[in-house]
Amino acid sequence: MTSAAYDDNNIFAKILRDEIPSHRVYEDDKTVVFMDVMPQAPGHVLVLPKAPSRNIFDADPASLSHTITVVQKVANAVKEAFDADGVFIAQFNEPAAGQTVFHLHFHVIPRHEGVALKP
Ligand code: DGP
Repeated sequence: MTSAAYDDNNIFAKILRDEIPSHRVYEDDKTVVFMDVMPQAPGHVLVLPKAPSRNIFDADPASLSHTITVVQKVANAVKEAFDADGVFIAQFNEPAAGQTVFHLHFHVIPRHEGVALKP
């Protein structure tokens, strides 16, 4: 089954255009990082490429490559900032896999031993 086309009215596209506020913690020419509005743990952030892609299936490889380097930097930063024991990284593609916002994004979530994620 093929994926739907990118829809630039998705909520993250609106955040990228500053039509909806977000708490941005990092930005460069190709990526934006902001706090998740429904955090599963303190320090839960989302890393997005600015380039429009619905998910992994239609992502430009160069943009994806840069985005994953930012994911790595952000993982190190939240581990340090939240004194975490580890960092959970997740990325969902299409509704069957749990994707609800259709602009490619990576969840970066600090984790502490013995502390469960919020549902
Ligand atoms: P998913 O597509 O399943 O990877 O989840 C999307 C995530 O985006 C979810 O953790 C909640 C978050 N989210 C949804 N709407 C907004 C919003 O308007 N602002 C922010 N900061 N996060 C949002």
